[in-house]
Amino acid sequence: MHPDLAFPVWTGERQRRAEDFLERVLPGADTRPARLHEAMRYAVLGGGKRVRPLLAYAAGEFADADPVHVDAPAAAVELIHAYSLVHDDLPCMDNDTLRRGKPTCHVAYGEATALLAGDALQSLAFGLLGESSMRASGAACAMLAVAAGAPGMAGGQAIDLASSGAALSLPELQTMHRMKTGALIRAAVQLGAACGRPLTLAESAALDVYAGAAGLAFQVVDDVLDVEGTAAALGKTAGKDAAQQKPTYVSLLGLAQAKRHAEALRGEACAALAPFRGTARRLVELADWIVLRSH
Ligand code: GRG
Repeated sequence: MHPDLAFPVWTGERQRRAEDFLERVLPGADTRPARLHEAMRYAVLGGGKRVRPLLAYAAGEFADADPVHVDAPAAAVELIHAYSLVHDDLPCMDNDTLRRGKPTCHVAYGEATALLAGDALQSLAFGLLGESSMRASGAACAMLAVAAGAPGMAGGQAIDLASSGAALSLPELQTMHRMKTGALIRAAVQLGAACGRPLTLAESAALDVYAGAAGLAFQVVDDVLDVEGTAAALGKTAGKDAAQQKPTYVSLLGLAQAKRHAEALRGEACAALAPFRGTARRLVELADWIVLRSH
């Protein structure tokens, strides 16, 4: 894709690319068991910002990867993300009824089907990555497993569920979010980059700093938007953190300081990539977008 493309044009093109690929790899809604497949498609298609695939494509560009090779890992990370949202919305977890501007998966299909749809999306993600054209696809699967599992997202979610009404310190909050949200964002960046040429040590280290800071920034902004956003703009219930007495960056730091923290993280992410100006362009633009977004 032409390097001079304006960021919104590049983003739109990559979002469509990710959507088309997901469309193709998801089981058809008329294939049996049709209700499960319908629920999987409902949870994945036609919504969401596709932040993780965008990060994977941008990290792929950093490593001179052909986007064709990034399609499968980008989709695998998004499938894990979609599964996590379906399970997070279930009555036994966050018990939410609105996601991506429509009824949550269990409201539309029932709890049992939603649970299975999440399970099947996770399996599909690993199947896709395992049979992808990536070199060392086994290592890529292992990387995604760590990011999605107990050391990462699932573990972070467990800490989150146990923290309602608790007073976490800032380092404890950061650990939780590095696991719950950050690990998958980091995996998106690492997997995208792994589709290209081998990186130098300096490039790998810079990318890791970028991914860590961008992942935390994403969560800080999520906390701010939960306070300042509306359900119409966010496509999900707003104000839930305070209602559930969840420790957040806003509850710990206050709104103004949380915003400054997000800005500092954006600075950290972009500074790490400053030596690689040209090839890191999309990653830097994405860090800006993550922090300046309104939904
Ligand atoms: C159920 C194992 C398990 C984990 C759930 C992701 C998650 C862990 C919970 C979702 C709750 C939440 C608000 C997390 C904070 C950040 C986050 C993941 C927000 C949603 O991601 P976006 O904004 O959503 O990328 P879209 O819809 O744009 O894809």
